[in-house]
Amino acid sequence: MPAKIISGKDVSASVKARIKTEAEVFTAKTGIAPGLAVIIVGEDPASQIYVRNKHKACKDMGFASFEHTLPESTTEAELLSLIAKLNSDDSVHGILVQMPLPKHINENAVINAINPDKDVDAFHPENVGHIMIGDYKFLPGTPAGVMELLASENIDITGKNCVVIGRSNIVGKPMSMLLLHKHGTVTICHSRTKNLPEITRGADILVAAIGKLGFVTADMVKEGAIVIDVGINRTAEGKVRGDVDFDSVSEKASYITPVPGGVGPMTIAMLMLNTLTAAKIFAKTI
Ligand code: L34
Repeated sequence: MPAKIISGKDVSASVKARIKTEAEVFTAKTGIAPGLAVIIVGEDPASQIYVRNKHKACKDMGFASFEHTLPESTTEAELLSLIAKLNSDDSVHGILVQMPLPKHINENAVINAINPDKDVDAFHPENVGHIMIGDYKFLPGTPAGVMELLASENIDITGKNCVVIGRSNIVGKPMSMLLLHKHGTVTICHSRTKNLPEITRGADILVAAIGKLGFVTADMVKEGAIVIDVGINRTAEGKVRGDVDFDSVSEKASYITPVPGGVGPMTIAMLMLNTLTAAKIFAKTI
């Protein structure tokens, strides 16, 4: 039987509806509209699309959205000084610096400069530490979105073999930690992993976050596995496709997420949730 498609488009719409209602209550009570500042450096076309989608989501939520579009030539010092300004701006509750940054800017220096209470990506080491301990206010949007997709189908993670392909700070590492918190047995694979297909074939839940078009093929997937595709790649024809070979894998999996319309929209929904949380931290209501 072909897999059930978990629609990130649908799940994100219901998550956003919930956040919007909660935000309206918050704003009515405090007079504060949650505000998100997004900084984009350079002109990467994919980043421009993601930033535009974030801006649109803010508008839909009734949040204030402050976009800072900086040229590729921006220096690290200039970026740090903008962050310092936003850190002390009371109308800005969340700050997001779109990754990747140009090579001449040190990403860690930038992340470290963001006030952890405004760090809606949860990339700051203080927030990363909170996540590792399991006592956190912010979760990074993409892994949190994946957890929400699994929850939308009432998928119990306890005791399941969870295999995450990819070990980035943005996705692979926090993803593994969240699955572990839900009592999964987690394996992290990466470019140096030996016998990768053997490991992925043992997965009850397989999360692909490699960044390679169609990397996960049907022979790497167990019959009935739950397959989550975090990748966003462009085909030669310019179409957006994931790390999973959807057509063949969807014949074998029990659940699968599409690209586009899967994890991407969830990333944005969870960012909206974090922006509301950041506004609550500012208002001292949490
Ligand atoms: N700081 N940098 C920071 N925070 C993030 O959370 C991100 N990420 C990733 C890249 N850099 C970041 C995003 O926002 C990836 N990402 C992201 C956000 C939105 C979408 C995809 C990735 C998205 O909207 N995807 C849609 C449309 C895809 C398209 O047309 O290109 C989808 O349906 O998948």
